[in-house]
Amino acid sequence: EGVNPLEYTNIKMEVVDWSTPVKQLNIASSLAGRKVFLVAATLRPETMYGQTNCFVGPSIKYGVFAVNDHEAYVCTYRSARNMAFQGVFTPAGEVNQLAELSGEDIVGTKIKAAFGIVPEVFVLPMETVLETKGTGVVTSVPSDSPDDFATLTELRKKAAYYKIQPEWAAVDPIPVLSTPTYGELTAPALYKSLKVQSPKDSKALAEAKDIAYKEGFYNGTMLVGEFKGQTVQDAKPKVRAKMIEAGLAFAYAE
Ligand code: A2H
Repeated sequence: EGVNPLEYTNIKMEVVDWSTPVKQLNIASSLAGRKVFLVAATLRPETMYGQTNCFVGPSIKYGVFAVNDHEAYVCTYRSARNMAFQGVFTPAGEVNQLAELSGEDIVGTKIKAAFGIVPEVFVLPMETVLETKGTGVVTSVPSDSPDDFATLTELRKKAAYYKIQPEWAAVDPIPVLSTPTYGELTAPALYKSLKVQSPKDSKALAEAKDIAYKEGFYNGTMLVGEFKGQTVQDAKPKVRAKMIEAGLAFAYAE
C-alpha cells in the first residue's frame, strides 16, 4: 500500500481435491456448491506455463470468500477486502466469508494450474510467504523464481520434517523461457551460482530475484505456449490478456 500501486495478476487455481484436514472440517455445506479457487498474486503471468505447485504460509489464516453465487476465492481477509473495493465481488463491496482455513490445513490440496503444462499440482508450505502482500497464496514457478526454487528444494530434502508427501513436490522445474546468460532454467542457475543455502538466505535470494527478473524481462524469449519464440516483454501482456479472457485471472492492485 505504497504511493505507487502495484498491478498484479491474480491467478485462479480451481480446487480439484481438498487435503484430508480440510475434508475433515466439513466446510462443504458452507460453500453451497460453489466452485472454489485458490487465488495467487503474480508479477510474472507469462511464466504460468511452468507452475509445478502452489504455496501457502502454513501459519497464515485464510478465508473462503463468496465471489458471487457460484464461485469462492481462498485468500487472506486483507486481500479479500481489497478485492471488494476493486469490484471483484457481487454484491458490490461486500466481503462474505464462508469459511476459515489455516495454511497448514490447505497443504496437500490438489488444484488446477491455470495455463500450466502440468495441469494439476499440489499446495505446499512456504514459510517466507508474507501475510501483508498479495493474496498470501503464491503460485510456484521454480524455473524462473529463485524463492520458489529454494523452497521446493528445501521441501524435497526434508519432506517428513515439513509433513508433506514426497509426491506433492515431485514436479521438476519446467523450462518456460530462455535467457542468453542463464539458459532455460534461470532460477536454478542463479541458485547455484550465487550459492543460495536455504529459503531463508534472504540476501542471496534478493540478488537472485533481481537478476532473474531483469534477465527474463529484458533478454528472455518464450520457449512454450501460444507466444513461443516471442520476447518475454512482448508475450507478458498477451499471456495476461489470454488468461483474463479465459476467466482464469483478473487484475488486482495494492
Ligand atoms: B511471482 P513483489 Cl516466475 N509473500 O510470481 C511472498 N511472496 C509473494 C507473495 C507473498 N504474500 N505474494 C506474491 N509473492 C511472489 C511468479 C514469479 C514471481 C516468478 C519470478 C519472480 C516472482 C511465480 N512465483 O517474484 O514483492 C510472487 O511470485 C519476484 C519479484 O510484489 C509475485 O510474483 O515484487 C512476487 O512475489 C511479488 O513480489
